[in-house]
Amino acid sequence: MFALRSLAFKSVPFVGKSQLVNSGLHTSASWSGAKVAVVLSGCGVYDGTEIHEASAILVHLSRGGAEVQMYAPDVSQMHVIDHGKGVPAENESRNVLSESARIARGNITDLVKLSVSDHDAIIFPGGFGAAKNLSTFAVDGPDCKINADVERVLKDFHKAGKPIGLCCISPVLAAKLLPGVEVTVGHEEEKGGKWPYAGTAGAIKALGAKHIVKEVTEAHVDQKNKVVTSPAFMCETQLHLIFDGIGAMVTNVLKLSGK
Ligand SMILES: *[C@@H]1O[C@H](CO)[C@@H](O)[C@H](O)[C@H]1NC(C)=O
Ligand SMILES: *[C@@H]1O[C@H](CO)[C@@H](O)[C@H](O)[C@H]1NC(C)=O
Ligand SMILES: CC(=O)N[C@H]1CO[C@H](CO)[C@@H](O)[C@@H]1O
Repeated sequence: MFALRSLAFKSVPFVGKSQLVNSGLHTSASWSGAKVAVVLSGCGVYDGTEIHEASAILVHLSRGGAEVQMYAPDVSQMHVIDHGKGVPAENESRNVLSESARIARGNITDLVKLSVSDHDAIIFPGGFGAAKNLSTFAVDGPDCKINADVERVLKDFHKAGKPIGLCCISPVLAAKLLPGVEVTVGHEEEKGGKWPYAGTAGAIKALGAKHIVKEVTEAHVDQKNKVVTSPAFMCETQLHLIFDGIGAMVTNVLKLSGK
């Protein structure tokens, strides 16, 4: 036991014992204990959840002391993309719940069972799955339909005054369901390819929502609706900047949860 401890200290040569104690105190002081539901839409940017966004959300929730439960709908994906070739894989079909279970390391629940009373907040990572499997936005734009359980839970959390976090493309779900909500999907112009999906801001407005321009490291907080959004991979940039923006989103969601 003792040998194991000293080995553990040796493996972190730049962290003294007092710093370890301090960081322990800091962690308990910022412990939020919020129960957060994370809703996934598959596994992979072009047909499911954006994996790095999901991971960033989970890291920031872990650091914030949240208790996480992941959910996904038990439906088949709109299609399966060969991510190496960037084209749909012919005759292949995958299930959103079982693909999402990869990200959840197996611990995932059917979205049908998600009840607002079990959680203090809800977060939707982006990725095309949000626009292909949680909604039909990728095909229908502002005329999109939303998965019935996604609609139910988003409206329930909103009605209960519990915070909703979304990033990348998933703010379109809130824009469709919550009239007049303020969200960001980043910038409204492509700026030389830095914001390749800038046209999405127009769709947000067409849905009757208010679009707020934000940088990739920022989150927008709609205090009235308790909706927090960050651009994430809507921006063509370095991964750590996307990670930081998602951190701002998660931190504000936890703050609004009051836990
Ligand atoms: C699955 O996640 C829930 C919620 O965090 C947790 O209570 C439960 O222990 C986990 N189950 C397993 C098998 O890890
Ligand atoms: C896909 O299925 C169709 C109909 O069964 C078949 O004709 C076609 O060859 C299949 N394509 C591939 C790439 O397997
Ligand atoms: C196979 C398929 O298209 N699955 C679903 C993905 O999600 C949308 C939105 O709920 C559904 O309309 C699709 O049927």
